[in-house]
Parts: sequence; structure tokens; C-alpha cells
Amino acid sequence: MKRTVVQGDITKCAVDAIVNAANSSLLGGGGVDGAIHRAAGPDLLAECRTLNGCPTGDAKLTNGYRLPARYVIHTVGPVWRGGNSREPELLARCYRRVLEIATEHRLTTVAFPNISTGVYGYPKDKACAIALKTVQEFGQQGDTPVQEVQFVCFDDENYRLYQQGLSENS
Ligand code: AR6
Repeated sequence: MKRTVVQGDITKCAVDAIVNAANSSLLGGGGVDGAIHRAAGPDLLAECRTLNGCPTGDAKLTNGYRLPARYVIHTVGPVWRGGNSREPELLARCYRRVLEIATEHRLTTVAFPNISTGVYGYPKDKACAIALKTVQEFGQQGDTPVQEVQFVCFDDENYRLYQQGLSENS
């Protein structure tokens, strides 16, 4: 499985699925969640209303509607509470659950934002290390149709961290 880093707006990514850093209501919010709902249009919210929310560390798939991506996989990252509230485990679970769902749907390309590193306050360096490691380990387990995972970094700090992390360990 190839891992790549790009800087930019995830709503522009023409991949099989983009990942949304949502909250447990799945009914929209700010940050990347707001951007995805604005770009996808109101049908996305209508489908999200049928899902009955999503627990932290889990994920659910919808259509992409007006997005260039075919699907959106909504996941709910942990709120950073200092690091002793199972945040690392829950963040890793988000990445794994998304890739399990992508695998079930036979998807080939998936683009992730930097889950939990905005409003939810997860330290960017720690979140980056978990994202890279969890995706790498999933790929090594074999048996997935997912060929490429893109880490879509919006801010410069995340972009730097992911470039550095991938160059050190690829
Ligand atoms: N494309 C890619 N990344 C983006 C974009 C974009 N268009 N916009 C922001 N980011 P956040 P969280 C980056 O706050 O921390 C929402 O209100 C941003 O730079 O969107 O998981 C939800 O409804 C940051 O690195 O998500 C939840 O209530 C990353 O996306 C809550 O925020 C994540 O920042 C979730 O908080």
C-alpha cells in the first residue's frame, strides 16, 4: 500500500473515498467537516441523519454527492484530554476502521485529513506518528484492495510533519 502526502483541501480530492473528521452526531460542524458538507451539498446531511451518529473511534460510509470523491467515510476522533484518556488507542482505531470499511467496499484510493488535530486539540506530532504507523501496519497485514492512502495536510505544520515522518520510515 502506497502512502503519499499532499497539501491542500480534501474536498478537491478525486479519490474513491475522502475521510471526514466528524463529531459523534455526524450532523456537521466546523473545520474539515464543515468544508465537506458545504462541498457535497445538502444530500450528504440528509444521508447522515439516517445513520444515528457514530461513536468515537468508529466510522460510517456515505455517498459523496457533489464531491469529486465517490464516498465519504466519516470517523470520529478523540478529543485530546492530556493523553491518558485512551486518546492514542482511539485515534489509531479511527484509521483502522476507515481502512476496514474501504476494504469491505473494495475501494482503491482513500484520502485522510489529520483527524483530531484541529478543534479536538490532539498534538500534531503525536497524531502524525499514529496515523503513519497505523496505516502502514494495516497495509502490511495484506489482503486489502486499498492501493493508495493520501494524507491531506491543510496546514504547514502537518505537511512538514508528514513529509518528515514518511521520509524517515518508508
Ligand atoms: N481539507 C483538509 N484538511 C482540513 C480542511 C480541508 N478543507 N479544513 C481543515 N482541515 P478539524 P477535529 C484540517 O477541526 O480536530 C468539527 O467541528 C485542519 O487543519 O476539522 O477532528 C467536527 O464537527 C486540521 O489539521 O477536526 C467536530 O466537532 C484537521 O483538518 C470537530 O471539528 C482536523 O481539524 C472535530 O475536530
